[in-house]
Amino acid sequence: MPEICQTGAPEALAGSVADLPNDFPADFIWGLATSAYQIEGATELDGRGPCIWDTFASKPGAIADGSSGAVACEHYQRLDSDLDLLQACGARAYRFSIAWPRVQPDGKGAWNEAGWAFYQRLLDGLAKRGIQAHLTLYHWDLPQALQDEGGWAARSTAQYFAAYAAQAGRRFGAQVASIATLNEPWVVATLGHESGIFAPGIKDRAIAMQVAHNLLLAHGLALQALRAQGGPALLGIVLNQAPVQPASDTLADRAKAQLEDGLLVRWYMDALFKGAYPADVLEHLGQDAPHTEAGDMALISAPLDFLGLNYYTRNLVSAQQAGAPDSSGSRRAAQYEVTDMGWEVYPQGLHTLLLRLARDWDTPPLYVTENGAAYADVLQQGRVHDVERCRYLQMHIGAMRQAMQDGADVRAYFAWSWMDNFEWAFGYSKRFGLVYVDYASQQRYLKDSAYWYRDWIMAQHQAALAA
Ligand code: GCO
Repeated sequence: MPEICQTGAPEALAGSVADLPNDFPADFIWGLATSAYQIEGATELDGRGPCIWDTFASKPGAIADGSSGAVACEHYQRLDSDLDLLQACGARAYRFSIAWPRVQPDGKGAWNEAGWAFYQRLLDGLAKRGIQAHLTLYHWDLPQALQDEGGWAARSTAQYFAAYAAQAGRRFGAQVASIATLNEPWVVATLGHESGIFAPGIKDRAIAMQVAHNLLLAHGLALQALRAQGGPALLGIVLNQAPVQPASDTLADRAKAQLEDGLLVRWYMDALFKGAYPADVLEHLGQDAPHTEAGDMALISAPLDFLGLNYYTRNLVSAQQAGAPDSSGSRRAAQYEVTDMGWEVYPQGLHTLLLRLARDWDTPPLYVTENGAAYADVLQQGRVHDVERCRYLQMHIGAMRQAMQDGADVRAYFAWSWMDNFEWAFGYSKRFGLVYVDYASQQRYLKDSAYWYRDWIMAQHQAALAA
């Protein structure tokens, strides 16, 4: 039995392992999450086409450590042993993404059977180990060939995405528990096309907002195609969301927070669940508001089976902080301890967020599809004593449970991330994994958080059986 991480949480951060409730619903889904570009590597193997992150990473200065996803965790080559590792981590569910350019190198036209075969092996391996599969269709790796035709700024990309989604549904729809169309459209639109710190590195707000709309349209078209197939998989989308709070009580900070909330939360929630963009944000955007066509909003707001939420920190905004949002979405100040990303540890934000979504929109069941923290882990004699990550996970699980007791319908929790991986513009310099990856040897080591989470999942399972 590994040592349980004790928390010693500061007063402000509610929850510790001692008072983590053991009373989750028996069918609550506990999982681990990754994405294709961040772990697979093998970007040139077996017919995979190039994606926008390959291109972006090759630009000097784009990635902090000059790296790319070319090698990453070599998960593509290590699939079988990695699946054993996933099982050793106690996962009952696994959230992963398909690399679109692996299965359709140009994003349209011919399918790459070797690419599909990799994901079939992954699904077979999960099934054999009794691990539920939760598939994300798009986690940021757009085929470069489509970028060359305008990328997400072009409406045609939404149609190509729907065709790819339909094909994935036909092949895998009966083998997965859920399908999420997109991961974090806000990040793709805003960080990829307004601040330009993520691929494809464009800096133009009007383009960013058109991309935000075209992504939602792509979601709507994909959903329509998948629904028409009538498969058993639950269908949804994954958003990065957070409570957006003013750093002070001044009018300026409050106005700024209201606008940021509009851009990050209400833009996506209103579109998906009310079929309209928020009026105050449209007014603020003026000329930069996206072009939409008749019927778009009806497609976008078609009913979902679940809503996935990625939560890391709150957004604390101040009118004085100008500039583009950073990778968690905030132009931030911090009042509490921060992780290695500089992100505040703020578990009560998850409670606030879950309840607010349930209150302000008619949402389907909620899945926490990502939650976790980067810390500067140290490997010593095969162990990583990541006390802070343990505490982070425990506090957020506690906050989620509290939200459930207070009325939020949450059905799943996926820790981000199963293993250390390519953290986008930060390269390999930030470690989010519950499993440590020694990139030089590609050896994997369970961190203390992985042992804790494994035991936690097992305890939930036993409690459910005993009930
Ligand atoms: C996300 C990203 C992940 C990041 C994680 C930490 O969906 O935000 O999906 O890819 O690695 O969020 O920044």
